[in-house]
Amino acid sequence: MRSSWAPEDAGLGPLAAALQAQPPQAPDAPDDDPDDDDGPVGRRPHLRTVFISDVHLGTPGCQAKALLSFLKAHPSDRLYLIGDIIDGWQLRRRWYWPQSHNDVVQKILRRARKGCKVVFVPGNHDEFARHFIGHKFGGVDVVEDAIHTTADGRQLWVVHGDHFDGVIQYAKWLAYLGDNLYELTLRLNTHLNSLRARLGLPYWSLSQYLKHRVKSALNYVLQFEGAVAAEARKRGLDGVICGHIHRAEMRDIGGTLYCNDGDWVESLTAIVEQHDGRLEIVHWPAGHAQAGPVAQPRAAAVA
Ligand SMILES: [Mn+2]
Repeated sequence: MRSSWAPEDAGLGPLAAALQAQPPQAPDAPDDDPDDDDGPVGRRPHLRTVFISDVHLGTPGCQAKALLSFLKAHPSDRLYLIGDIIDGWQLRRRWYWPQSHNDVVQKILRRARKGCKVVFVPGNHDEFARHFIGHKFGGVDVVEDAIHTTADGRQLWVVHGDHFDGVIQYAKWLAYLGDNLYELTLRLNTHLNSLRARLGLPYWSLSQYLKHRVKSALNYVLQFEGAVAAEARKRGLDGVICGHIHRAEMRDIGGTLYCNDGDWVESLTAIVEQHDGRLEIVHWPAGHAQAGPVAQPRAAAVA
């Protein structure tokens, strides 16, 4: 057991430097936003719980502005961050940290300060945070996994899901796509969509389209979903909420509720819990943070 751990150990020197370089009185943009509603009494009704994952802060693909507008519109009593929030893998390769990414971190910490119970379950891309499991920093609890009890008494396992990669035989598309090709697809997607926006066309995800088109990808997704649900059942739980495969879902698998909150690079999705325990997938429209007509978020309700 090491008595102390420095971010440099995980190759995160630049991240540590950036965090230390923040002056203590650094302007905290989201704090000054009159639209914010994080306090116990807000204009908007608070949700009981919000679940997000796979934000990938530190990568150009991260849709931080969309996430900020989503968080503003969805104040909650509890917030679960289900892994791959900060992409340590990409940051080690190439430093990328724009203001909007900082704003997301500030927004989350502010929420914790205002009394929201924030739980962070690290994933594989932010596995450096697994060194902090069992600790609390800035009001955020870092845990390996969690059990969330819904308002109607269901016990749900909260876990990122990367541990299931090893047990899935048909996980070929991950190796096939690879991190770099995936990045390229996301960049292509950005260009394609700025062109579509100029033509007045709605947002469309290229990489999502590709993934859904590839049969082995679907195979992989089905295997993953089944494996996670089976493990939740084995643990005597009613269901599971995970992330990792960037595909929002909510359905019954053999009597176990399988929920995936999706991601904030492609699908811009989250899972929210109402005060009666009802769970819903929220699809947040891209471009919501930009000026222009504001579309209403689509909410697909599932029992
Ligand atoms: Mn992951």
